[in-house]
Parts: sequence; structure tokens; C-alpha cells
Amino acid sequence: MTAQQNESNHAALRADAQRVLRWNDRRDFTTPSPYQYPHQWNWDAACIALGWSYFDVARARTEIRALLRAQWRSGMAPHIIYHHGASDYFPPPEFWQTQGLAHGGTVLASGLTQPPVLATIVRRMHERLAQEPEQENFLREIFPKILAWHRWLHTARDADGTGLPCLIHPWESGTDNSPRWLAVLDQLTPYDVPAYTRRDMTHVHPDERPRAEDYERFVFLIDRGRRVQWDDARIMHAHPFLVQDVLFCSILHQANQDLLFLGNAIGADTGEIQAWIEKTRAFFNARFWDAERGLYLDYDVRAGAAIPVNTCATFAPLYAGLAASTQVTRLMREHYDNPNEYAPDEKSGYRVPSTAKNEPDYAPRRYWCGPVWMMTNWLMVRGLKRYRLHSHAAELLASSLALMETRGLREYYDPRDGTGLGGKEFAWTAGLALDFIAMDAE
Ligand code: 9WN
Repeated sequence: MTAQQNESNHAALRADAQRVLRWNDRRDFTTPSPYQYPHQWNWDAACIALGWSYFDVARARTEIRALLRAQWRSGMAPHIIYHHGASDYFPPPEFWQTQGLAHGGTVLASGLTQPPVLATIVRRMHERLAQEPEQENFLREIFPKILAWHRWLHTARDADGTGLPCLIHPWESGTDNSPRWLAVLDQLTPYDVPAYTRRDMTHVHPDERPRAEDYERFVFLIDRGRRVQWDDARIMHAHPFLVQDVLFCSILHQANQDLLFLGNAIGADTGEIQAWIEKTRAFFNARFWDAERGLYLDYDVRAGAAIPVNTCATFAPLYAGLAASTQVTRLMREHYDNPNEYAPDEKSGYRVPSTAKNEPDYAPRRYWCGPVWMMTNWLMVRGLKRYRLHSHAAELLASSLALMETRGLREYYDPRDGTGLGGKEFAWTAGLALDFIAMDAE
């Protein structure tokens, strides 16, 4: 492709991404997609803010303020925020029973959190906006809130003194039905599950969504949380699902490095952040690295055992700078470049499938069981660059841009032929598209 063609494709994608963000704009927040997800989601909001920051900085800040307005007194930043009340989305706000909790918040929200990518996004914005008159005040306003969220993750969600936060629901990982969680969910026998009606298949084909048995367990786990009024200590003590996630912990570790940078930029006390960074460096590899298979595996805290499922989470430590060069060599040679797992072959042309192709639960159209997601590709491009794997980074950047340019701004894509799947006019895909374009010029 000529440089001119490349530029004109980017220009069209840029226009489309701006259109999609505007289409999802509800003034004080942005929906992930107009039909499927009509509220604000935590890690989507961060990516969406990054997108807005390329053409409307004030709107980007509005997005972040809306997200943090829902923060709980405990520090927890919820994963779904119902700024405008109920819709046809299940669960509706009242289902969570989060209103009126002493440690809760004042905005209708879920009782779960999501991967804390916000500090990283804010730093990425700050790199371009440091000279902007409002920027320092904005940083001063949000820094203590993000700090409180990270503190909550490292303390209230610490089960074993490692400071590696535990997740209490697959939704907290953002990779809801990833086979790494299905292995744990299969061990659960739901009981006393409240009556509910799924709404997530009205706009998207059932084959592209989680299975009924997984969804029942999602609801069961919500019910377990609300029965103890979302009390952190009681949840850590007895909740049936408690896992440490390679992807989540990597995102948090990178976010701590970025929060440290932002704290220094405003002269804040950053000793606590430094301590979290050191502690994660001390425990991460011992907890997650499987030396025999040469990959990172998530950990089932309740069972006290690694979860032996190979998903794209295994590459997240590159993004966070947590992998040693010998580990990176193995991850790349044995997995990323292995056509049986993540590399393209004659049947499957696109990287990075969310689950290794040779996993028994790999399903190329089903949500987090195989499809390519722009969020994980974005993390991966940044990880590859960090380890100076420049040709790999350039290839993944180009193939991600090509997918969005030719198949539209979809929720996820079939790794075999690139078909766009799930929700349409997808806002975090749009937000990230604008950053992919910027990365292409860096
Ligand atoms: C549950 C909004 C969210 C994303 C998640 C994705 C999906 C929700 C759902 O949609 O989760 O939180 O109803 O399936 O898995 O990553 O943040 O786009």
C-alpha cells in the first residue's frame, strides 16, 4: 500500500471513529454501543476518553469525571454506571442492590469493578496535553481518586499478602466468558439463583454471546455479592469465585507506573505507589509464570492452583514490563508465533485470537473464546514496542487498522476471516482506533 493510500484509509477511519463516538454520546457519558450496552462501562470509558481527547479534550474530561463520580467511598470504581437509570439492559440497576451502602457510592452502579486502565489512558492524554491550561487542575482533581481505587485493589482485594488483587466475578476481568474462567465456573453449582431474563441476545446472535450455563453462574455470583451487601471482607472470606488475573494485574501494574508519573508531574506523594510497584515485581512471576509451558497462567485462589488455559492474557506482562527477556523469547517463539496457537495459518488470518486456537474451548465467533478484540490488540502492540519487537508491533498495528478500516468499528472480529461480530458502532473500538492511528505515526 502506498503512503498516500494509507493516509486516506486513516482519514476515513478517523472520520468514522469520530462519528461513532458522537453517535454514542449521551452528553455526560458515552455508551459502548447504542443498543447492546446503553450505560457507561469502566474500561470502555477510559478508551473512549482517549478517543475523545484527539478531537474534543473537554469531552474527554467529562467522560472521566462521569466515571469517577460513581466511585464508592471504599475506593472501588464500579464497572457499570447507570447515569440515566434503567434500560432494556440486564442486570438493571436495582438488581445489584448497591444503593444506600455505607461503603458504596451515590450514583446507580454495579457492585463490581473492571481493569484499571484509566491511569494509563490519562498519562497517554497528558503526553499531548501537558501544556494545556486546564490540564494540571484536571490532574489534581482526578489523581487522588485513581490513587484511592488502586489502594482499594491492593488492600481490600488482597487475599494472600501479595497485593495481587482478586477478582470476584468474570465480568471484573472484562473478558467475561474467557475459557480461563469457564474452567473455574464449571466447578460451581449455582443455588438459589434469582429469577432473571437475559437481554444480551436481542441485538447479537446467541452464538456470539456467553452460553446459558455461564450466564447462570454470572447471576449466581452477583447474588452472592449482594447477599453480603458487597462487604469486601466477607467476600474475600467466603465468595465462591476468587481468582488472580494475569491481564488485570498487568494492567494495574502499568497503571501504577503511569500514576507514579502523573503524581510526580503534580508534586504529589507517591511513596505508596512505588511500594505497590515493587511488591508486584516481587510476586508476579512466582504467582503466574508456568516454566514448563513457557506462558503465564491465571490463578484460582479458592483452589490454590493455576488455571491451565492458554489465552491472550498470557502476553499482557509484556505490556506492563513484567516479563524477563528469556520469558519474552519463549512467549513469542512457542506461542505468539506458533500457528497452532496465535499466529495466522491457512484457516485463520488475523491476530490476536483471544484464546489459543488449540484450546478445547476455542470458538472463533463466541465473544472472549476466540474473537480478536481491539483492546487486547492495543495492549499487545504497546507490549511488543516496549520489548523492541518492532516488526511484530508494526504487523499487529497494521492488521488491527486494516480490520477496523475494512470491517467497521465492531465489538470483536472473527480471527479466521476478519468478519465483524457482536455490537456495531462500538465506541471503545472507535476510541482505540484514533489511538492506533496516532501510534502508526509515532
Ligand atoms: C458485562 C461493555 C462491556 C465490556 C466487557 C465485555 C462486555 C458486559 C456484558 O461488554 O461485558 O460487563 O454484558 O457482556 O465483556 O469487556 O466492558 O462493552
